[in-house]
Amino acid sequence: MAMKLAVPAQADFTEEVAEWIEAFDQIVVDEGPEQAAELIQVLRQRAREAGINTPGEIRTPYLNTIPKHDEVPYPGDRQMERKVEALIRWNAMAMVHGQNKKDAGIGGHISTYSSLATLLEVGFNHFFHAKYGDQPGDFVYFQGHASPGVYARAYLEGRLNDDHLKNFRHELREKPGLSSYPHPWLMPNFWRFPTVSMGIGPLNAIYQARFMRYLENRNLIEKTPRKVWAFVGDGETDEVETLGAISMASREKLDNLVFVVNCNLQRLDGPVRGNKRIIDELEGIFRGAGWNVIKVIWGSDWDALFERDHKGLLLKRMEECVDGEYQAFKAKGGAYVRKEFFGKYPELLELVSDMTDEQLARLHRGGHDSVKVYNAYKRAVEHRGGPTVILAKTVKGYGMGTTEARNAAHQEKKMTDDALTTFVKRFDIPVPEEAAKYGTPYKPADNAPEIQYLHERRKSLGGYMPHREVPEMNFKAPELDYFSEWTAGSKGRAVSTTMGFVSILRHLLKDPKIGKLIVPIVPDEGRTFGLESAIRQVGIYAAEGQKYKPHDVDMLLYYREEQDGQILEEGITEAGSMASFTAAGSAYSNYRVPAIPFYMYYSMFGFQRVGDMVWAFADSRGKGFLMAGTAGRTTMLGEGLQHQDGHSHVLMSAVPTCLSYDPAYVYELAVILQDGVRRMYHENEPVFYYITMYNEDYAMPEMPQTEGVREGIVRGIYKFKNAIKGKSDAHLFGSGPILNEAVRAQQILAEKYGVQTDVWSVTSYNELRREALSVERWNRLHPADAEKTPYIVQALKSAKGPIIAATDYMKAVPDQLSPWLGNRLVTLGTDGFGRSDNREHLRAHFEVNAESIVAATLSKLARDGKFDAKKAQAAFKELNVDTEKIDAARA
Ligand SMILES: Cc1ncc(C[n+]2csc(CCOP(=O)(O)OP(=O)(O)O)c2C)c(N)n1
Ligand SMILES: [Mg+2]
Repeated sequence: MAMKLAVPAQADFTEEVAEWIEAFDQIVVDEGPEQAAELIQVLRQRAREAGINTPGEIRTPYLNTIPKHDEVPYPGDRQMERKVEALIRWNAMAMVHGQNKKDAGIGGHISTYSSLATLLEVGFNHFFHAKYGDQPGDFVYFQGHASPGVYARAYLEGRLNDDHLKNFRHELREKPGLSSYPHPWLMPNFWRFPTVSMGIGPLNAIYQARFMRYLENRNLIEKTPRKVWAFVGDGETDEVETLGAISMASREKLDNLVFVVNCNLQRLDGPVRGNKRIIDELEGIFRGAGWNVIKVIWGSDWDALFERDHKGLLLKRMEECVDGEYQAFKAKGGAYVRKEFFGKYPELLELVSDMTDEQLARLHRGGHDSVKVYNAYKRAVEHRGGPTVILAKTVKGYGMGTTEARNAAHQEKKMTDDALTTFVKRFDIPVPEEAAKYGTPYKPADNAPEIQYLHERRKSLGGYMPHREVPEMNFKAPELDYFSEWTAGSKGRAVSTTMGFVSILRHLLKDPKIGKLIVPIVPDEGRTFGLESAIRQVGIYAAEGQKYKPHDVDMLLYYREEQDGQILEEGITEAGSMASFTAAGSAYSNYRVPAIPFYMYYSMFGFQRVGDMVWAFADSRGKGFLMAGTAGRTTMLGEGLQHQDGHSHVLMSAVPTCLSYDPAYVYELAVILQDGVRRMYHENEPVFYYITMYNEDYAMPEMPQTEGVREGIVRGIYKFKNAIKGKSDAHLFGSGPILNEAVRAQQILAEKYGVQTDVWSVTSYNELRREALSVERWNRLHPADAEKTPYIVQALKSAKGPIIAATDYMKAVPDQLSPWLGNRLVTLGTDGFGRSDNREHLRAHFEVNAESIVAATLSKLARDGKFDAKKAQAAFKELNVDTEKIDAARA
């Protein structure tokens, strides 16, 4: 092998060490790198045997991982690519600049893309496949703030036109607009993945890559070489979500995953690690987690300097400098670099004596050198056995003149006339003078060679990106009678809605058509929900199968792991599970597989823990069921303040595409699930479901045969029980297990106080409110038309008297109906911190037990002049409802 190794970066060796190095080099050249690596390995082991500790190779010198002699030549036409990249840079900048000139304060970002351009362009020209045969292609998670560059490329490709660019951040005009950041909700044929909330993109990318393997191992999709590329900001790596799951990626051997960290050394306010080097830190973290790490720090123009530096001084100087200094080198120009960087050692100064200040200022960082980037990407896609991270050093605001590498670069939105001219010159941008002067977008004619080159490159990679589509599914949802076992009631057996759900889930898993599409997800709480039988039935997904004999193998319900197992048992990570839910919930578009995820978790650790991810899931047009177990502030007994959820329905109500339900009985649950599958997969509505499940056991009644019950369950309310005798004086609303308290209250009221009530099951206050609001809006906008009536008002048409609504959630949940129920409505809910105790005490404390409902009903009737006030007061005592105790909301 005729290979030449670079001179050692370090100097001052003793003769003996120099000899060793020479001998080692010989092995590398003669026997090859694998042999050399093995030799090192053997030596390390020998050192251990001799009791010598060598530090693990967690950080390598501040150099490119791929040495010059290992580089392959660039396969593209660099001249053409330079032109294309320059035009994209120009248009991205012009779009943001122009919009801010027109509409001051509308915002947008220039400097993120300016640092990322080459990293993306090498991908677009050579790596990002839009297809693999007839299979979908690679996935790219773009840094959200780089969206102007992605739009600018689509503009050159002819996929977006001048109107689009003119409407960047003007989404509410008559012409098509461009959303600020990647949002599939807003641009469903363009963006696939929302990324702009820092940390969510990288985390979702990891689980996406894993879900791809899951679908492959379960034979739901073909195996392809497709990759998940995640472009991540270096500042973004401070988010726990970014780094929190990286060991999962190596554990699962996700060689379909490539992270590219755009190390421009800056975040919004200033340097990411002013006093250290972010690349060193990230290298250690990723290597430690078992990733293949490729550093792309220095551009090709440094190679010549390295070659002439025989003492290793260059590396020494590089390793002395911290990122704050590297930032200043770019911000302050060539003379400064000569003085402050090279000037530290006379030899280094000498090394660059034949270079001008301008040349020194231009010495490239690796992330702006397409040869270096190409080589890194090539290694990454060829790497087997685990994920790769590319740490690419770049300059924030690259090419933006006086803004380059400044702390204020991130916020820069407009450029001065001078800066525009410099920009054009710097990148040799072929824009006509007019465009250059006014900063307007520019696209050469279709037959311009650079435009043809751009199309040719994309054609060879299967088409344009990003692109999102939703294929026809022809999905048939099961009818309600498919769930007859669960609408029939439990025949007196005490069960919980959670148990009911698990048995419905098992039924679905067995279904010959849709069974394989079900994706159960749990963050280590399967046993709590009684999932053991499902584990036995379909197995837990384990990429490498079960390599051990489980200790409980002799038991019927043993812990079964399989390569084609169906359950995603994520371990204790709600964020990771939510990321799996996101991958599965958007598989109908990304993989053309209408996966139906059921993510079962502790309701308290839902939205309030991963709310931003739920929001991104909705943005992704995600579908599926969030099954919130151990729900309810008083039903989840014993565990106390941090476990008892009484507010997730309030939080979920904020998500526009989330339908939330709080069923009391298994038949309600069956109706909601049936309707959910129909709406999401049969009717293709981009909505998802949030359903609370409880762990209180009681007999599940049969679904009433009364007309309208099914519709009522879905729309949010139906009458569950008529007054025991005659006309009702008041109405009791109940949800979840608190409905049973309402039923008990009905009895006490009738027997003890001669007060008759109807009992209603409210399955969704959120849905009732949404419907009522939309009807109100219509009425407001059409004053000359006949008024329409909200469903809640229709449902209560003939119901007179006060309404006492009791819930295991906050009072804010029923209060949502106040505009339509006025002062008839009295709410009892679980505002305040939870406590450890049993249900009886918890419900008394929060005043949602039957006794509190009775007392509240009598009190309200008394206030309305329909019941004797003294008797109402006395009732509190009779019922053991303490009128002087502290308000649970403040306790
Ligand atoms: C969760 C979250 N917090 C804060 C922000 C606001 N924000 C937008 S960009 C940015 C700095 C990004 O720095 P970096 O990740 O290094 O990306 P760069 O622009 O430097 O490439 C911040 C703080 C955000 N988008 N998401
Ligand atoms: Mg940065």
